[in-house]
Amino acid sequence: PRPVRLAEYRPSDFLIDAVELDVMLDPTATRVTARLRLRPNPAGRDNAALTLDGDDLNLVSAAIDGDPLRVDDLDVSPSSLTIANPPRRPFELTVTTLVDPSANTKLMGLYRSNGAYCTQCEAEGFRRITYFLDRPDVLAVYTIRIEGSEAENPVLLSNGNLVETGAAGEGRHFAVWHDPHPKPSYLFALVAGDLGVVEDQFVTMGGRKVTLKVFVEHGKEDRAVHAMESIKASMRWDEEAFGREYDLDVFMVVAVSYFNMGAMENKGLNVFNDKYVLASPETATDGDYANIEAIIAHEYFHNWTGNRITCRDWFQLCLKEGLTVFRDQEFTADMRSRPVKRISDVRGLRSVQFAEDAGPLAHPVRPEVYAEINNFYTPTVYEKGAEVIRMLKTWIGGDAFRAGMDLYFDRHDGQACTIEQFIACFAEVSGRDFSQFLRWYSQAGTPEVRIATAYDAEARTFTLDAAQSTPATPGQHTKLPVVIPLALGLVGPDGRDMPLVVGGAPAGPVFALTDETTRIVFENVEQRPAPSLFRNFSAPVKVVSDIADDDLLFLAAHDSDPFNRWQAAQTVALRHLVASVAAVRSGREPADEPRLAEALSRAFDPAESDCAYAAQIAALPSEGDVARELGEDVDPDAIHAARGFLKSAMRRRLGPQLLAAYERLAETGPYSPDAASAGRRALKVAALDLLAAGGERDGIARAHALYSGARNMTDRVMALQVLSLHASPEREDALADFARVYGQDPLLLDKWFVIQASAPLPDTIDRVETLMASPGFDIRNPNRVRSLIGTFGAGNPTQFNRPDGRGYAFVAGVVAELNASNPQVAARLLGAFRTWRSLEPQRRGKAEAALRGLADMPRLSADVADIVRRALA
Ligand code: HT7
Ligand code: ZN
Repeated sequence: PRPVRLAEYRPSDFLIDAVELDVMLDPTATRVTARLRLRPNPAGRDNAALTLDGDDLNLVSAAIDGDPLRVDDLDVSPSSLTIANPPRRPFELTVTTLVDPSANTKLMGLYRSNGAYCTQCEAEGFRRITYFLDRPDVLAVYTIRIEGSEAENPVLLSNGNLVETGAAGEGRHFAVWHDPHPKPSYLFALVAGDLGVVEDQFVTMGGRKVTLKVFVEHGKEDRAVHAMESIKASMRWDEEAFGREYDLDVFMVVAVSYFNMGAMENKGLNVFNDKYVLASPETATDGDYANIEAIIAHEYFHNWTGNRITCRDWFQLCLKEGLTVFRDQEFTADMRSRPVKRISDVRGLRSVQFAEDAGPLAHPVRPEVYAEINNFYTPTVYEKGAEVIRMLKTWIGGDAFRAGMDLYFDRHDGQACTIEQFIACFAEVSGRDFSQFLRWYSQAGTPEVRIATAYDAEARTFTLDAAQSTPATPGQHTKLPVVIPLALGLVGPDGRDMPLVVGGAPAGPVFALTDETTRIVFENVEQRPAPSLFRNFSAPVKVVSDIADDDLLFLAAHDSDPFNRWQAAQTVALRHLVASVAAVRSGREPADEPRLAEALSRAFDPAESDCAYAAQIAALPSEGDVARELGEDVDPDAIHAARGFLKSAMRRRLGPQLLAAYERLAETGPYSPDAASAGRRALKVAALDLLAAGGERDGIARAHALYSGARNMTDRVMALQVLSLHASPEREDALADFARVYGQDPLLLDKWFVIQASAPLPDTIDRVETLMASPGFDIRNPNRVRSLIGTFGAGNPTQFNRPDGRGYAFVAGVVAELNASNPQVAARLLGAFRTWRSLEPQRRGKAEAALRGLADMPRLSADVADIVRRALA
């Protein structure tokens, strides 16, 4: 199919005001009758044909205003239905199709998950249920009648409010749902099955009572309590932070075990991957609890940013996704620790989005062309999209940001919008010109900001020179300067921020870098300061500065900005690791770095009360961070070795302190997943990880003891993770024990897969292959595929990048196997190759060969073909 281009957007020639769906459920032959109230769109072309989208559909019949259409009135195929000469007035089109949910392995449209029926319609799944104008700018009011077996599907759900239920004879029953809010087809949902439910209530700020329901498999109701609490917290937060109230009588979440992504924000009926709903102390880790809270919030927040105001077309995906990620990040920052949330988001952004932006799959936050929209649910659209919103807020200030959001909600409620319409609201309330800011949406690549500083003691000035540039990315060779908010402080020798004076007047703390080069001269600077740059990561840029390690180590101890205290230590560690990699590659022993060890040791100081923050300080830059910093000729084994040296050096230098911290942080009371308790556990495992560095016997024994005596799943999994890094009898014992005790629970099996697939050991690939053949593995289940093969590809730098190329061939083989049955999941596995071009030549050649092998495969799906083509371009 031809690529879709933003520049070629045209309004639909027809609109659909109302949809009535009659869904007669059957495992292999579900009959869907759609009555569509259509009318010509005044903004469309006159005398246009009506072409409805379809995908893998079987047409049974079609009629206009009750008059059956004959085959020669129609041009029909599984992928479209065209009526050449439809009425030029409002009319009703009735279309009946047959679909086979049991054969739907793509998990898009109507499919079965563990016996239940469920749907996934974003982005283009509705067309797999019925012929439709399946585009987000066609908004309709939906009424859904579902009929199914009473015994097999006692629960019948769709969007909106329940209006009728009843018996339908022969052991069948029905339910009718009406959603009064016009919505695009991608927000349609239907669920039917035999499910357990947890119920609660929420009273909105306007005093309306909303029924809350979380549906899960029978017997798992007690694992839905945290999700329910998260719904209520999200609803309250959106009222308080954005003045947004829920708008239906009922809000439902359904957990399903077969799901291509994390969750889906269907109006009033969110469908979730069960991994992001189910939690109990025995089965979930602190990370699971935090993820559930954040993803429940994310999907709920879409009710306003995505559902009430949706996207005009899929190029505007960041309008809902970037903004909603920003909102869920702020929610978590308010619920937990703001600095810890910021640090972990920036770690994630750098490790995945910066990597994407630097490789062959780089694309703008708002792409201008796509071959397969499913491949644009990317870290760039989501996470960089959220950073752009955050910069906007940093640039215009919190009050103007809130005023702009209020204006956006008032002005565009019920509409399908563009980024320009969103940005216009902020331009209006702030009076600023956003034309340059909009480049953040159109230019791919991570801008680099080079900073040079100079202190003039005599003139008492501190001069900062900033030069910005954005590297060329595929299809974009020339780049223009963007608006870069630089939040900074000048930290005096007493550790305090100095007043910022520029041009004789107080200035900052946020400065906008708008030109290729910017000079800021600070005045009245009595002593040489340590500059704290891009506080709180005020822009998603790569910073290259001349700030000396001494100054960074000073900032690591004294900066008032907690993010930059962390960043300063990370920068010193990263510089050290880069030098160590060079040493390893030339056969030398890496240098020692006692000052870095001292900076990191602060994390284990009993005086540090925020353990979650301390755990972030203690965590060294990842192997991916080092690879990105190197940028080219990357040797993952050398990076792993260099990082291993540093960890062992830390153990040698900080041993007693690590041990004291480990013992001090031992679990005493009952388990609670709250942020402070989770922080203590995270710091404890950071100490344990260093104690076991290099496979040190005492550390391994302690990890094994923690595993055996664990009183909650977090300790157990973290201990197993530490053990899994080093070959030892304790490792094998604990892995076998975990399988014996938890192997029957699919979500716990996933944890076991993840731990083994990420082990940096030479036999990992053999184990992964063996596990793929084990009874618990099911290639049709995306969670199993992601935890085993996805982790091996994207979370195991040394073994995926084996010099013999076996890792690449293995992942490419699984992609080939999944290509037809679930192309979306297959294409996502290829994300592992996003940095292949930066590898050293031998590995690069092997990675390229694996990609070329895929490119030559017959019948490549659109999803896989698109990624392979762009990766090789
Ligand atoms: N908006 C949702 C995206 C999503 C999705 C996209 C393509 C295929 C399957 C999918 N499942 C969910 C989820 C979100 O970002 O909120
Ligand atoms: Zn989303």
